[in-house]
Amino acid sequence: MLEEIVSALKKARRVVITTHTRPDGDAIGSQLALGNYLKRQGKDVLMVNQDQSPYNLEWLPGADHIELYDASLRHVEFIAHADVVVILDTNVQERLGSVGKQVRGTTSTKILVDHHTDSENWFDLTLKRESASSTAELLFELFELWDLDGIDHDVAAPLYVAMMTDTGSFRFSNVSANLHRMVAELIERGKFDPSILHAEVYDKKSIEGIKLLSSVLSSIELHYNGRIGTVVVTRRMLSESGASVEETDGFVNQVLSIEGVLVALIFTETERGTKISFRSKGDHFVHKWAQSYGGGGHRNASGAFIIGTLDHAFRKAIASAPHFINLPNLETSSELSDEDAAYLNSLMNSQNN
Ligand SMILES: [Mn+2]
Repeated sequence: MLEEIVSALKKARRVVITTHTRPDGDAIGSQLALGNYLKRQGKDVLMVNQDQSPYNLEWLPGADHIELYDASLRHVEFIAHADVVVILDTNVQERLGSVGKQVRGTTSTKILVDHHTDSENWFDLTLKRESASSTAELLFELFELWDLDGIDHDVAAPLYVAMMTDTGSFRFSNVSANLHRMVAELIERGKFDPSILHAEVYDKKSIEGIKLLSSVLSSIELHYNGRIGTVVVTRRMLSESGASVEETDGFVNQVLSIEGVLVALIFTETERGTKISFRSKGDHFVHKWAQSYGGGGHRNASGAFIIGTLDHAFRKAIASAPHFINLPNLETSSELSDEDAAYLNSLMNSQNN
């Protein structure tokens, strides 16, 4: 399948590249890496999305060439006459926003490159693997088969940022030796300083965002003997801090960093309902839990949306935790039954004698 994808792209003259709504580092980084690579090969490329790129990714090479879809004649025509459409980092039409209907309806070859679960099946060619750390990792394989010499700074830097952001700066469980080999290749070919790229992405927080973090963290609660941690983002916290909701990205990882916490949940109150983000460690998978509310994502990082108040969503999710997470050793010494406590007491007394 990878060979077919490379040959379809080689043959193509006009290529559309799109990705999901509220795009993240993997979405934008992968889109720019592929777009810049294809432009170097002389292709006519349109990078078009439903939503704006995050402010901390606007410096990436080519970012100013990503267009917001506006259903203009130029967009509609370009998409209609494209030889290939590449969909990155999501596998469902709905997540593409209004671009989705447009690209799905074309007769062009539709290529999916993605690492999410439960793919839709309207794509002609797919490069998908749930165990891949990022969409960028899959794109590297594509470049490897095509020609690694096509990777210059403008391809390497966005690809690196995509890998870095989707792996929590190379610390999640999906990080492999293979990924680090790719990264080594990118640093050599891109001739960039990783510490500078890291700072460009992560050290651009606003004081409002840090104030929001402070009030969000003060809502922290642990459940099920400290195995599940939660925080909430209320509309009031948002308005009082003056921060935008995008600045809550990564807050959930603070909760997951607590020793003993297996799963961290962040509940974000919106006008229409409550958004839940699930993050987990190791093999405590959360995607089925998110799916039970109509959401989805990855095994260790998923999301869902519940219509209703924050309080309702919170109670519902916490109550259902034992159905989806194996919560080991819930019994601790502080929760011994009267009978066990008496037995333990007798043992301790006998040792004293
Ligand atoms: Mn991704």
